Amino acid sequence: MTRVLVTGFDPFDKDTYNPSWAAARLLQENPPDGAEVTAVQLPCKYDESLKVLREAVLETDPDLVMSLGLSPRSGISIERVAINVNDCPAADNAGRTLKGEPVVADGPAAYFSTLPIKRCAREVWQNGMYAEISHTAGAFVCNHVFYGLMHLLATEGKPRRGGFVHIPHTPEMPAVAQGRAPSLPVDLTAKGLRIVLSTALAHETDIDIPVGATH
Ligand code: PCA
Repeated sequence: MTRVLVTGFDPFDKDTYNPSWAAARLLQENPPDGAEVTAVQLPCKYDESLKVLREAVLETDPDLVMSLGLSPRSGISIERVAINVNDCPAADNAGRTLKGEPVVADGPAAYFSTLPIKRCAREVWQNGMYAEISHTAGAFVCNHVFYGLMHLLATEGKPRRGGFVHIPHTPEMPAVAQGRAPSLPVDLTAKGLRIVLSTALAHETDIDIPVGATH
């Protein structure tokens, strides 16, 4: 049995719901074949999020970590790169606003996902759902967790792989009613994420197709 850690976040900003946590739990309840998924909720706080993540990695000793977060994306948005910057006008759930601080002092500028991101996106497309490769996870707590995760995996010297996926709002959320965000019901989001996960578990190497944009 392959051990997988999936993280989601608690609600942040003005929301009372975060589908990333709901999706993580759906994956724990109904994991891909051959995988045992542990879902862990991370607080949307710069400091505490990485402490909880580190403890969860130590406790569950996963082969693969997939962290999830909410963002106004059109579908399953598979992140390519985490940057060593916290810089966002939004306050985290501890009330902190950061303006350019590194995630890890003296850490490298960026880390790439170690999941086969293009292969995962193609597999989602082939199942009739929208997926994309994203070249920025922002500079708020999601990027912070993505960078902190990849730094942990790079420095602990174990063969664990990891990555980050942003997911859309659900139709009931206020941002959708206000016309500010696309939406997808969370069971469909979980279906797409299950495809991402099973593809990542089955393949260590990526495929060779161009996915970047001209802008
Ligand atoms: N999304 C935020 C933080 C928590 C979440 O679910 C982000 O994209 O940074």
